[in-house]
Amino acid sequence: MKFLLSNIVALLLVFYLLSLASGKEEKKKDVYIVYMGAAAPASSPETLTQTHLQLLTSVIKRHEHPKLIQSYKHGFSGFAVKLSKDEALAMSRKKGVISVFVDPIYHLHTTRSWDFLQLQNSIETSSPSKSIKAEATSSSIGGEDTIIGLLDTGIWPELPSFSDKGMGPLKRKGWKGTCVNASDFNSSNCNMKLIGARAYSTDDSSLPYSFTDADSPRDDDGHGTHTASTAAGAAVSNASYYGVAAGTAKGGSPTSRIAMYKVCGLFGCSGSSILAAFDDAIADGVDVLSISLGASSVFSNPDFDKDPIAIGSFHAVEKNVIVVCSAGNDGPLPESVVNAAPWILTVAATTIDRKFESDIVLGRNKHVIKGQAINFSTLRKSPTFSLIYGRSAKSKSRSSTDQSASHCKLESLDKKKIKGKIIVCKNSDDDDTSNSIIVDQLKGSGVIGVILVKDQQKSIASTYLDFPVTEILLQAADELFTYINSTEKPVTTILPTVAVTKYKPAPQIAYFSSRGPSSQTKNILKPDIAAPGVDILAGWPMTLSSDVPPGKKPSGFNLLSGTSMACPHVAGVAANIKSWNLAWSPAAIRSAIMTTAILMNNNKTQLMTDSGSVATPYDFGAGEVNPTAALQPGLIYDATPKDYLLFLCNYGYDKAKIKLISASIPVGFKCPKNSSKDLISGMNYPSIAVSNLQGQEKRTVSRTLTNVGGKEVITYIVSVQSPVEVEVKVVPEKLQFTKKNKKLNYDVTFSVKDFSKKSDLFGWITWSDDKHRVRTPYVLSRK
Ligand SMILES: *[C@@H]1O[C@H](CO)[C@@H](O)[C@H](O)[C@H]1NC(C)=O
Ligand SMILES: *[C@@H]1O[C@H](CO)[C@@H](O)[C@H](O)[C@H]1NC(C)=O
Ligand SMILES: *[C@@H]1O[C@H](CO)[C@@H](O)[C@H](O)[C@H]1NC(C)=O
Ligand SMILES: *[C@@H]1O[C@H](CO)[C@@H](O)[C@H](O)[C@H]1NC(C)=O
Ligand SMILES: *[C@@H]1O[C@H](CO)[C@@H](O)[C@H](O)[C@H]1NC(C)=O
Ligand SMILES: *[C@@H]1O[C@H](CO)[C@@H](O)[C@H](O)[C@H]1NC(C)=O
Ligand SMILES: CC(=O)N[C@H]1CO[C@H](CO)[C@@H](O)[C@@H]1O
Repeated sequence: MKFLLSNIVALLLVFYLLSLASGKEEKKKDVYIVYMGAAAPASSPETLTQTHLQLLTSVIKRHEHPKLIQSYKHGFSGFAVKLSKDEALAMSRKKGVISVFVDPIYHLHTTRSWDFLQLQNSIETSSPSKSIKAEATSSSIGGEDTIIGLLDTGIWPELPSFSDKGMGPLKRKGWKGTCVNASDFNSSNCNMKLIGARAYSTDDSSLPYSFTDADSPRDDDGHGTHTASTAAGAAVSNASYYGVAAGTAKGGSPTSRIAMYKVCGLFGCSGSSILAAFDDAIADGVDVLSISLGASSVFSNPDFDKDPIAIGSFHAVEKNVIVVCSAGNDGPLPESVVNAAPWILTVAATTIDRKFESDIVLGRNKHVIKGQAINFSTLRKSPTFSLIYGRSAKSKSRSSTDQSASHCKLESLDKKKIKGKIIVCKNSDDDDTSNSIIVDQLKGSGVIGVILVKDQQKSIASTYLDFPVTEILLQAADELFTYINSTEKPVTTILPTVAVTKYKPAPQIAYFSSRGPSSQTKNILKPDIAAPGVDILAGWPMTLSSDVPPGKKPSGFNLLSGTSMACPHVAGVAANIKSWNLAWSPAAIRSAIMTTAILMNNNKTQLMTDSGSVATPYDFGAGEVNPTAALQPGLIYDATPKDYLLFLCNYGYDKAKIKLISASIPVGFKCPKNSSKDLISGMNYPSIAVSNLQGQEKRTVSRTLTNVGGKEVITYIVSVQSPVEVEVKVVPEKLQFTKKNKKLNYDVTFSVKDFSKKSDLFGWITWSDDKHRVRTPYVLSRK
């Protein structure tokens, strides 16, 4: 069902884009976002909307009725409206307007929607559930008055994950959120756990369908329910994926409150809705925003003043709200990270120490080969099923080739030869037919099971709901083929799926996780941090029967993969930090999370990718989030909105534009004359990135540390880890703090002896006392 729907959606999208391309441009109106920056402090929401209407009237023809689709009037000023190209151009010249851009459609960062983007049909979610335990170590503490807002697909409020058992009313004042009255949703769906729920729809009748059919906060997709329960779900015992991976599921901050802002519908998440949600969330008073969606780096990576997430989060951060976003699922391509503004905490995805194995057993001596997948079929456990390689079952048809037959393309196979057998298929990763399509075709052809041979290790265990399938690696396939060659009548079986825990090595960087550097500027290292995002078990609407294995009842849980799943893990940690340190800025919380991150896997070696290569900070930022250590960072790299203004100066924006963007621009603020991209490296960020570095050139950057540890008088000593090509000098090498919140500076001078082997070089600068370890990654690059 889901598959069908996605394809129809994809087709509609193609038609829509075609219709855009073909003529009628002048008359045609699109939804545009008109962004006007910070709201003047004195202006009321009503006067702002008046201003928006006046502006609109001045641009459109007299006989047309001015109609605002959205009016942003709390956190910042702007509106969404339908305009022709000419009107949009006229609008962009008006005083007070920063940018005018076509309302973009963003996508959820699950692998599912990622497949959707590639017009594929698979229900390829994935495996483990251990993370839910790992991330929750810090859970029982604090959080009671911390509110995590999510911009997502809505929520299924009846799940046990959203029970408010044991929770009292909010103690802090000033929460202005509400639970809207909508179809299948009203205030009685909210409680002390779920304290806010709003929905946004961009009503655009010119489209053949509504891009955002989000008129009720009820989740008809599942994604928002999953992320909300990952961030702040209550503990639920007996959680499992239909019996596999059983345990207690709970969110990263189970005592935090949840406010859902539904911005995504069946067709994606419109920028105009995203901005409206930011506008409300800031005014409502959330503490943390968790955003598991974004632009696709493949199609576009919009500049900061045309990216609703960058714009909305800038204003949220100015109001002391920390914004946590997924990095995207366009990995492992370099420069694929999105949501990379320096005021955002950008999250990459890793595996956890659980793996779903579905092994195969060969012949009479029952040799076992490890496979990975989840299946819900019922094959005998003894190896008695005939085994055949797709290539050996090639049909006589002229279009059949050895290659297409070994890939098990149904039209290349002799159906008589494969009937009643388990078939082995090689599937090169650049093949355009996905595994699930191959399996779907084979299902109807009389084969009783499929063994897929993959070229590349990928961390996600594919789910084949009702058919015996497993996936093995190329190396293991050698054993399999040797066996097939060795006997006339090879036999095998596919064993039931078991969840193997304490799997080593973990974490590993998931292949799909988007990679740095940022295509916008190499002088801020992105992503910032990594967190579990593969085969994550969390809450799921009871009604989505398409995700339920045949013969089972909906369980209220599902396994999903994506940076979408990693983001709410970090949002939960941020909420815990916030609840203990109410006064901390978003930058301080980010610093605590980054400088305490883990760099070693559970096999005590450095972090690797799931394909086996050594991972770098372009894959994981500062490392894997450590929920416990992040609560006691010792020192922090703080930053204020003014630092982000200077960033914008150095990035190339002029003062007039910056003044319009920022609500907190200090009187007399000026962009320094020497503003330049190189100076971005000097921002007080918890990582260091220096680009455009010539051989032999020395480059110095400064950082400021603030003592937030338990001791007032404390000495930290620096240590540096560098590759041989790099020389690093830190001055001073000792920082002696004399009181709490005392700030001290240090300078780091880098020079690179040799860029000839690698054009990006990574290292670490670590400040330690007897208790804390404050670690900062650095990257130096030639370009
Ligand atoms: C909620 O909406 C329903 C119908 O849409 C209406 O009958 C009801 O009065 C509304 N309730 C409130 C509290 O607004
Ligand atoms: C909410 O909806 C339910 C069921 O539709 C209804 O029984 C209840 O009265 C509504 N509550 C409010 C406050 O509108
Ligand atoms: C968990 O499941 C087991 C077996 O299905 C059952 O006996 C037990 O009561 C359940 N516990 C809870 C808390 O639901
Ligand atoms: C099995 O036999 C085929 C030819 O029949 C050969 O191409 C292949 O390399 C053999 N594989 C192994 C692992 O021996
Ligand atoms: C764990 O590390 C050891 C060496 O430190 C290595 O020999 C072994 O293969 C590793 N295990 C895994 C599963 O990677
Ligand atoms: C840039 O100019 C500012 C003054 O506007 C000065 O404080 C700073 O040191 C200069 N930076 C560099 C790298 O020259
Ligand atoms: C998780 C699960 O249900 N796995 C099933 C996979 O298929 C085998 C038979 O091939 C079943 O026994 C397992 O229960």
